[in-house]
Amino acid sequence: MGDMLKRLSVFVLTLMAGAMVLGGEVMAQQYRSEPWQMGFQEPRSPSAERIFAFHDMLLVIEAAIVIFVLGIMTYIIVKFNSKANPTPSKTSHNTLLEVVWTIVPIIILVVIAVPSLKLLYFTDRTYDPELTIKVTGNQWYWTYEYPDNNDIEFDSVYVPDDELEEGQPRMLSVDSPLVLPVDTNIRILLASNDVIHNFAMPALGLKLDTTPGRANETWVSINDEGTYYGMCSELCGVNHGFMPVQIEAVSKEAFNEWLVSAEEEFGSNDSRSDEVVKFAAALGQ
Ligand SMILES: [Cu+2]
Repeated sequence: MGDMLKRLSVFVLTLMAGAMVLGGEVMAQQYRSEPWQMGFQEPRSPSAERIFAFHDMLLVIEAAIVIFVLGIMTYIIVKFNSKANPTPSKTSHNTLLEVVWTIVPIIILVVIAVPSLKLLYFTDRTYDPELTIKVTGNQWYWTYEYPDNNDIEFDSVYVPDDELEEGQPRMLSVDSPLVLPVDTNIRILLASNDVIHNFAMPALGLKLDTTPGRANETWVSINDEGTYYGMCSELCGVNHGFMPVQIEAVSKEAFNEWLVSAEEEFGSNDSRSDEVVKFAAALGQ
């Protein structure tokens, strides 16, 4: 009897493990914020890595300043209150002290400014883009274009609650996600058809306004394959909360395969443009 129970439990465990492996294969890795999450998501792009590291450095500096100021204040309150120190000193100037409390904050600001500017320039643009995409904000959905790839153009609209499929997070999923290759320098051009929107993807360190009448530029190189979730982050009207950003990051090979079908579905004609051939060649395809 015991033997049979043991065999049964091994069988059930094997089934469960099998289901987990299968589930893992079917469901792509999802990168998004979790309920009650504290802090950032794991960085998944060179920009995000640097932004989050800079944030951590600032946090240390800020904490040190807060502790220092709090310490001095506590010391003064205890040592120099009217009971402990009934006859206060009449000192009004101290040259050394005044020089120190001017110079030290300047040094702290310079220590912050140098890496801050370096980071700004790093995240600003890539000088060697392998792929260009254009993102246009609309009330209330996104339009994605691949100008180098047969002018692929499609709209990306959120999936309402009653149409969600299994595994699709609510209010974050779209019908046609932005498909991008990993480990590729991607130039992103941003524009808007109506009001100011904001194209934001936390795990990739992306957050830039799409402004009417103006083209903004940024870039990304995605480290890991998977599904990334973000959202419009500029209050843009009544359905602002219903224009999520979903990026499918796939291997370069899978991306090239997707390009072929996307050109047929969304392209301006059905043949591969010169730019696609060039891009594919650059990728060694
Ligand atoms: Cu918006």
